[in-house]
Amino acid sequence: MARTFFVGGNWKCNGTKDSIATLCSTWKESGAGVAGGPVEVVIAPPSVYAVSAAASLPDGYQVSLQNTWTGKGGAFTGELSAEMAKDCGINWVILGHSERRHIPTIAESDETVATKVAYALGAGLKVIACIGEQLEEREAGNTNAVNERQLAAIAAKVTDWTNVVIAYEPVWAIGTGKVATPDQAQEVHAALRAWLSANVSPSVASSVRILYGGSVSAKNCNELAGKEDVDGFLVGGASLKPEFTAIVDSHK
Ligand code: G2H
Repeated sequence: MARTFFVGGNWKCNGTKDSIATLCSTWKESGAGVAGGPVEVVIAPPSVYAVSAAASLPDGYQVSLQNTWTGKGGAFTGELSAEMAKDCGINWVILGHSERRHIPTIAESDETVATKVAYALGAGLKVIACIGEQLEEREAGNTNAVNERQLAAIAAKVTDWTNVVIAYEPVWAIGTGKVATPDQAQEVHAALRAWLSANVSPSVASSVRILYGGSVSAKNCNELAGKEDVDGFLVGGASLKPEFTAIVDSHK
């Protein structure tokens, strides 16, 4: 099944009104824009900038939050609900990013991530669900076991995968400049698709998009994009730069 190439930009906790305006103008001046095109682009600004950024981004670029709460809003100081995102015209959320799983003061568990994914989907959001192993887990030969455990937690709570995109982000490659080789990425993506086929369904396995994330740049994206099971990218540092549009174009 043909899977539409997908490029996410995760701005993390970066940016100002001025830097966002400058970046968006630079992208537009370079001719960026994907309305009706063969690639889907979703940018996740810090939440306070999400609505204003939506108006400044190139044509067809969609907007995402970087996190939402486990359930409906209420007495949860500092949180944002999936319903609030929808109310503001934001249709995507990134959930389970490794920084939310592994930064000790955040420490989201597999179960918390899965609950958030299921709630956000139920509220009508589309979800970029992140998984990935840490360096010591890879070195111990547990790469597939860790990724499958994180995916299984999500699969236990999700019945409809139409609005789910999976982002495989090896933690050792995030923001380190140490990108996974195209073969390393392909090997894990293929294993994830095989797991989905065996444990969810062959049709979900063939239709769900699996992104690679971790130090993706204009220099390394073309080779990674050429791999059969790499359906796009979740980009951090390079999504704050002019070169992001070259990564969007890597599907060509
Ligand atoms: C991984 C990625 C974006 P970077 O966190 O999700 O960041 O591209 O900076 O490694």
